Amino acid sequence: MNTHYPFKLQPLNFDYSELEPCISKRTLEFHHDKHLLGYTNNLNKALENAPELQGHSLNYILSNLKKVPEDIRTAITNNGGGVFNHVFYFEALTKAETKEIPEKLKLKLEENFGSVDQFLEEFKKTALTHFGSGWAWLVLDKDNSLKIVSTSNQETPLKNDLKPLLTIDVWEHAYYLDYQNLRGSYIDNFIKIIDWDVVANRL
Ligand code: MN3
Repeated sequence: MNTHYPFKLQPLNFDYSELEPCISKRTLEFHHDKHLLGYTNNLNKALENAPELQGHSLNYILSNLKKVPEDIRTAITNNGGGVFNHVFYFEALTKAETKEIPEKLKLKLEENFGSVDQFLEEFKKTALTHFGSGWAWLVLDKDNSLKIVSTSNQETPLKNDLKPLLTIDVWEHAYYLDYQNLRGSYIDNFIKIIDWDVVANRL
């Protein structure tokens, strides 16, 4: 993604049909070309009249929401978060079932959750039980430990000084065309297409 205003629509690293059958071409077309584009345009609109923020990265802006003028803070939270979260989500997806977890991340997951399976089980539970629209995250806390958290709507863990490593979108638009109300099946299939190299590099 370009580093500051005006933000451009971040292209996907894969073809629309490449994540099938886990995520369909149709879902990706809507999710990327309509939803992410909308957030990107609305973020730029909100930043139009805030020249003091235009040179800053999205990561900086979302980590420093208190410095954002009050009249555009909600728009930045919703649309800046919408851009950040979706780019972060799409970036760590890859062709179905191709990736293994790099050793350093595997050890870190084992150290914090007991085992990779235990981590996946807790991650799934958080994603499944988050009420309404939002995101489940694997984050690195300030004490260097890994945690699983969820955020509502388009909020990000950045405002709580947490370093995001992995996220799953649990808004219905992320899975409804493919799974209808079966969020659990979507999560199980999402886990199969995580690009663990990308996640490990975020550590
Ligand atoms: Mn979404």
